[in-house]
Amino acid sequence: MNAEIDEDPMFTGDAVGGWLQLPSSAVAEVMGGVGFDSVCIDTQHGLIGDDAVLGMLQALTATGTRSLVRVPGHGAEAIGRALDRGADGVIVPLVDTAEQAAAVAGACRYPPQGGHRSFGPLRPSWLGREPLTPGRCVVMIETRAAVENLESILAVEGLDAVFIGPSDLALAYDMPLTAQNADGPRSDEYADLIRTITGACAAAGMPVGIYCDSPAHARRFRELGCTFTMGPGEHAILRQAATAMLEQARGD
Ligand code: 3PY
Ligand code: MG
Repeated sequence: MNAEIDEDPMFTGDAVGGWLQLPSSAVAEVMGGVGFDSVCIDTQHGLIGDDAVLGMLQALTATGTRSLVRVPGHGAEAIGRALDRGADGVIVPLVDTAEQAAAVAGACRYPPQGGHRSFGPLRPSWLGREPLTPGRCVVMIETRAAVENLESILAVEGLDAVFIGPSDLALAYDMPLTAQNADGPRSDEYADLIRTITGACAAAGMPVGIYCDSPAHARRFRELGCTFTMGPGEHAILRQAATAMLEQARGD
């Protein structure tokens, strides 16, 4: 964990974050107004192209909500573009090794801080932020290799948090996706796996979050040691609310 950032409220204290997968600054503004501790713009699995990201970040800023961008991969280019557009940090998927973690942490900070980010913090400059502020770096643990290499990943300088991808993790361990549910098949085994990760993070003093498909998942994963939760995506919330509204309107 970065020495200068001990307790980022995005990642600690049972923080709850929102998750955006639709390309809309209006929806970002609606979600930003809800009061989440942060909101993530997901450009890995979300339907959000590069051009939509700026407006969505501006909408989140308008609501005073801090922002993360899940980048599509490990490339320094995407990480730099997200941070130059004013994201507070990035979530990087599928980080398997300490070497990969060091590379993405380096992409979030400038050379005097041990990184290799190229200078050009355009939007942060007119927002009046200190220009050399490092972007928060969150690495996703969601493969067997990542779990096996977790101790060395956690020792990497410049990481701010770990984020568990619960579905990829289930698939990697040949478990059903429903193992995430407290009453799902192999849920005890799945819980042990999550505890292995959260226990190692606690020992290293590293905040650990997880994506949640539902409030029930958020409560379960918090009990299993997660210090923050994010999700579900806004489209799932919209669909669920619209379905309930339709049923109620029809009197089903
Ligand atoms: C996963 O469950 O694998 C994720 O990456 C959630 O977004
Ligand atoms: Mg994943």
